[in-house]
Amino acid sequence: MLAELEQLKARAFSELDVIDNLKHLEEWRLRYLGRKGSLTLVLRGLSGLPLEERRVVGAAANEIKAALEAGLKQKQDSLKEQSLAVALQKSRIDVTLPGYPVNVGRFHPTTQTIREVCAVFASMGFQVIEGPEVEWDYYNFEALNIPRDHPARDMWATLWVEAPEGENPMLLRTHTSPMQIRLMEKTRPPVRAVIPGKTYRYEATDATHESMFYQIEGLAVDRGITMGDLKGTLFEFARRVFGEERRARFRCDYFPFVEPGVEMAIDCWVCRGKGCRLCGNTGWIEILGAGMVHPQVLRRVDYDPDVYSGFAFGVGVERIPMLRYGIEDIRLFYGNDLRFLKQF
Ligand code: YSA
Repeated sequence: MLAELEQLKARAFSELDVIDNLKHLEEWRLRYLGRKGSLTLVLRGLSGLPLEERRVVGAAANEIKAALEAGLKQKQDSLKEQSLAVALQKSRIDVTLPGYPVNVGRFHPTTQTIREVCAVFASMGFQVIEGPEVEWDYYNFEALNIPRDHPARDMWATLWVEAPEGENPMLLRTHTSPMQIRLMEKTRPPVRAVIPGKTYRYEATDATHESMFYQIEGLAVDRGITMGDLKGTLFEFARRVFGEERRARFRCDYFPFVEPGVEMAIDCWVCRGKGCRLCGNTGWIEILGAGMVHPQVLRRVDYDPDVYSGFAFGVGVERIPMLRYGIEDIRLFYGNDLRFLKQF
């Protein structure tokens, strides 16, 4: 009997040695120490033995039981340790590795320009307001002295919005000038405001023309405002935005809602005034239209033109960064190409 117990012990330990997972360890426990395990059966059978033999075999069996239980505990601990080590190895973090770069967003160059230009005018006492992009024919044309059959409508190739029969025609505003009327309808002089926003034109695109582009409208109305105020304000704007070294030029132009009307141009960014393909060999790039608000427009909003006068202007926003950074094609602004946009 004692020899059998020794064999059982040897077998149990040699099996335990090669066990490498908790599932097999549990099977091993049941095989030897479980309720129907080999050692348990030996212990149960002791009662049939003579007293002397029972004492010897019993003591030996209990000793083996204690040894197997200690072996079991040791194996359990070492298997748990191993699986913890594997888990730690898998989830190991190398804190010395460089982190992933964070993508930092930025404002679109058009937005940057609008903010900068508005800040320049704000410092000269102009407030900043906004208005609708889908506009009535009345504000975009009629109230600006451009009646329905006036040939000047051709200057603003228009995208019309389908309106029900008999309704007032609507359109995508072709310039920000309708906001002059909306503002003056609501306010009494003195008025000083800049109005940035999107404008739309039904025209083919080229290096300096888009069908959707931004303008910033400016309007100042008060007693005694003259052409000198217009020129002084716009020269100051040009100086602050483009720098002292750039040249600005005023020339007569025609807009039905001003009298007199002017355009302002800056020396071409490619040829610096010498003449090239981009500026049509003129050496200048037009950036804005302006003029003294027409008395007819003032009357329309109940301002007495014998008391009040004012100037207004509309500047193309994209042309400002084009002039400053030498960008040769306006279509780059809205091509959604990060290689271009990330430069600003
Ligand atoms: C004139 C007199 C005022 O009292 C007030 C405003 C104006 C400007 C007028 N409303 C207007 O829209 N004139 S404009 O057709 O010559 O455009 C003004 C500026 O917008 C241009 O000088 C140019 O810089 C820009 N622009 C015009 N068409 C464009 C454009 N920019 C990009 N793409 C286009 N298709």
